[in-house]
Amino acid sequence: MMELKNSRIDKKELRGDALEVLAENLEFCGNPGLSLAFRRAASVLKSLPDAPRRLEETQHLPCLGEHSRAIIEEISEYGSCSRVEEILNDERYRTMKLFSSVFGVGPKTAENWFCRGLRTFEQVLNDPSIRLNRMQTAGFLFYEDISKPVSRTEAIALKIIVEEAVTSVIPSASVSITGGFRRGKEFGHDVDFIIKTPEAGQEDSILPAVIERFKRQSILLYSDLQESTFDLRQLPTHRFEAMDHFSKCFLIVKLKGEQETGRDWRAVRVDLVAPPLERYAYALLGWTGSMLFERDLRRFARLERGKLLDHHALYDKATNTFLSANTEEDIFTHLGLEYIEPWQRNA
Ligand code: DCT
Ligand code: MG
Repeated sequence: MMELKNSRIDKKELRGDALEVLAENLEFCGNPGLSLAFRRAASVLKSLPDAPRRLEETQHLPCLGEHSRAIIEEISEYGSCSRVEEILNDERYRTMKLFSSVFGVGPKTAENWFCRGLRTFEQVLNDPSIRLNRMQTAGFLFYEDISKPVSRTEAIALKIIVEEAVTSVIPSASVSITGGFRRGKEFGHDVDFIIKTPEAGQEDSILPAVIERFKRQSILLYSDLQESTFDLRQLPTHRFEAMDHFSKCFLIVKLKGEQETGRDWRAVRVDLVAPPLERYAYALLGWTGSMLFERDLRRFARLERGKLLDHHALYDKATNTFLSANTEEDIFTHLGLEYIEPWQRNA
């Protein structure tokens, strides 16, 4: 029996996947605090070059709390963790995971559908009392394509398309990849771009112009444009804000190219952000992620340096001033840190 169980030891589980299941389940249950603890622990395990094989090998690692260690111990001893197996088989977890995998469906909507007794996409789509919003409609329509990871090659092809659109409107503007691809990841769930415009005000007009162009090129499948609500007078904020106030848009675009399905295009999720020039470095840092890295950097700034950092600015509480930055390097210097390369920000 023991041997049988041991033979099931899955390297992935000791790499943090089991902890991610726990984190996800806690998010679905409305416990973001404990969820974050498991996410951190999972991220530490994932950042190791080799998965630890025994509990002792994790002794020196940071961010592994009592809960996480107990899970790792159980997996290294028995090959699996009963709590994790339980969650993976739990109807609520499975349904929440399925529903929230749709673009535009958050945990609240997923829970609402689950509580109505719905368990499959078919049931959701055939329920006359459910009205999908525009985002969810697009989410179901392009579900298969946008659930498929985007490769680096596809991201580079998209960069050319975005660049062409941006520079056709403002020749001196530039486009950079941010998000996971900037951190060196080979695959992502979307492609994130940041646009640098040289003159004040251009950041507000560039995105509508790009959207128009994509429409004319018949490659726009969905767009949600969010105008800037940025106002320096409302900073700094102590809250960790999920979203920044810059002008941005969430798109689904057609990327041409032979597909396994035989089609000659696929749908891809693309995010564009256009901050004012003097906010560019902060926006770039914020959009490069990872989410956990951003959180930790802000925490460090606040607790160790008495400074408030967010997507928009860095505020020094000692002098009551905003610190200006032209580059990411400037921001790290303000924080008394050596430059951290994007590929080192994956944890
Ligand atoms: N971001 C943020 N707050 C959010 C969402 C995102 O600060 N609520 C930042 C951190 C990462 C960056 O924006 C891009 O977001 P994602 O595309 O969700 O993350 P990613 O790291 O690019 O992951 P993926 O490779 O799956 O796209
Ligand atoms: Mg991304």
